[in-house]
Amino acid sequence: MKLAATTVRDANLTQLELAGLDAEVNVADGHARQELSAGQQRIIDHLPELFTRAASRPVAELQRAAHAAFFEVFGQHDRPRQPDQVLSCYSSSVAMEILARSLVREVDTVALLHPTFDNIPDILTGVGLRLLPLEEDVLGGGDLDRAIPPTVGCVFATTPNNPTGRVLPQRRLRELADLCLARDLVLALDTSFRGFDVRAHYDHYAVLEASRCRYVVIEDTGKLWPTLDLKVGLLVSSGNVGLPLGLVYSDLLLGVSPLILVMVERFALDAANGGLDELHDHIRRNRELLRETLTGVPAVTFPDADSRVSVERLECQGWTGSEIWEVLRARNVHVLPGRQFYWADHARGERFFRVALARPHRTVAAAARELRQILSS
Ligand code: EGV
Repeated sequence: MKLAATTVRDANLTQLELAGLDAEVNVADGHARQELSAGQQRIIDHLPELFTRAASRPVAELQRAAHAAFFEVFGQHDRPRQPDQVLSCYSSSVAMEILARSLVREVDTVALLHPTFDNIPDILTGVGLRLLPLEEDVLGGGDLDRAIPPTVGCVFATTPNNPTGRVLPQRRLRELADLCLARDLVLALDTSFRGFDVRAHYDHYAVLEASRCRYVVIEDTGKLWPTLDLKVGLLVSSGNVGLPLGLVYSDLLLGVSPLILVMVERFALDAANGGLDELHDHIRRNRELLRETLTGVPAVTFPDADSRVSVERLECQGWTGSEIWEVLRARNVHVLPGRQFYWADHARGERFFRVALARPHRTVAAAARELRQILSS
């Protein structure tokens, strides 16, 4: 995929990911591209049987089984059990689009986490919603009541955040949910990176249900398992959400493939059976590899010391993230610049770039070596 170098500052992140899709060293997109584990390979070896099972069972049953296995492995026991409160979508971005189209009928302005992956603000503004940035530090510990003006009708947060890995702790989620109830705001969460960090495995639905606030959660199987983008995004909502999510869903899709539902169930059961620990080890080793290879290179530091998600943010001195993107691209190595994550203040993102860790070790090692060469010269 060709992309003119001059467009790096104008392109959105997904366009830049597309430019790196077939690169020799692609550490741009956050999709799972590591090798299958032995347990996962066994599931794939049985694909014909999974197909037969998917073709012969009622979809409602396959959906229940997939949802149960997925939510349970990540500690989300008190999730809604009504089928219309858990809508299976092709991807979390499709779930987000459905949320956005529903929300705009009720709400003018969304307070959205800053920074975060740029397709979230793009989808929300794409349907005509107005956005106000909610700084990560403010969401984490500031005066929320003051930070969220009365014009706001929805608070949208990504947890763990992309690219920083920052997790919204249980206590803070409770405060946020209480505020949303008191002010009748919709609380929207994108938990696509939850699987990587056990600190995000406390039961969010227990907190949300107890608060009685109106909420929507977008869950994602897409970042975890190397299933060639066979995945689902789940659009989960409270009984009192008061948004036409089911109607808008029906405008876009009838449902997802039953084969993918069966695969989600099997991969989630494998995760519960030791696969999740293996995944966490894999990401941890790639993070160590990257950080150790760049130790002693003063031009680059790691601002998210505590992050466990499958992407790593790097801070650079003497370079902008966009410059690093260009120099690496000339060597057929693809990362993402930080600029576009800072959707309300691009200049602030230029100190950063992002490296994906859900890759074979050799890919991260190659990216780290190239980075070291460039930044040391
Ligand atoms: C990440 C790709 C979309 C997105 C990647 C992502 N972009 N869906 N427009 O899935 O962190 O690389 O979230």
